[in-house]
Amino acid sequence: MNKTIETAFNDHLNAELFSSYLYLSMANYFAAENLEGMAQWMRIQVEEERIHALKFLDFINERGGRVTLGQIDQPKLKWQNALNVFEEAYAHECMISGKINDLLDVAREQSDHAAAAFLQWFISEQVEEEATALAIVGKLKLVGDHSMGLLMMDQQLAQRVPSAPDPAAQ
Ligand code: OFO
Repeated sequence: MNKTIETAFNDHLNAELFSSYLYLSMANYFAAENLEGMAQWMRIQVEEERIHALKFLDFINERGGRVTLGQIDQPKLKWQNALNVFEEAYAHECMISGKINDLLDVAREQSDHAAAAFLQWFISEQVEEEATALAIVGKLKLVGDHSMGLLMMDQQLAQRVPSAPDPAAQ
């Protein structure tokens, strides 16, 4: 495997594991605030991020590279309110999108077409991830300080179910 790609993909594997850890911390915050629906939503996100990390891990292995698991930073533990959590989740997704775009630039510079093709799934996924977080931010802004609205949002987010397995990953 191209060493530049191997290093960049290992770094990104760590970023996806951190995403999972960050959302687990957000889930814990919501559980402590008695917002079980939002906690449930975040727990599903934890699993999605773990799957993202495993996609990178599998790709490195399939290409004959070496997976290097590094230290995962401690995530933030407390937020001001639900809006603050989802604003930070949205900002985090935008940051991850930037990293994916940079990875694609590196893959193209290295003429690694397999890596570039692999990253296309993530380019589309990030559009969805950003849109989902941003839509929740928008609704929570409408809710403002109204407890009833917050409880309704909590019920709505409790409806989230895990995404169907990706057929391309079978
Ligand atoms: Fe949230 O998409 Fe991966 O990190």
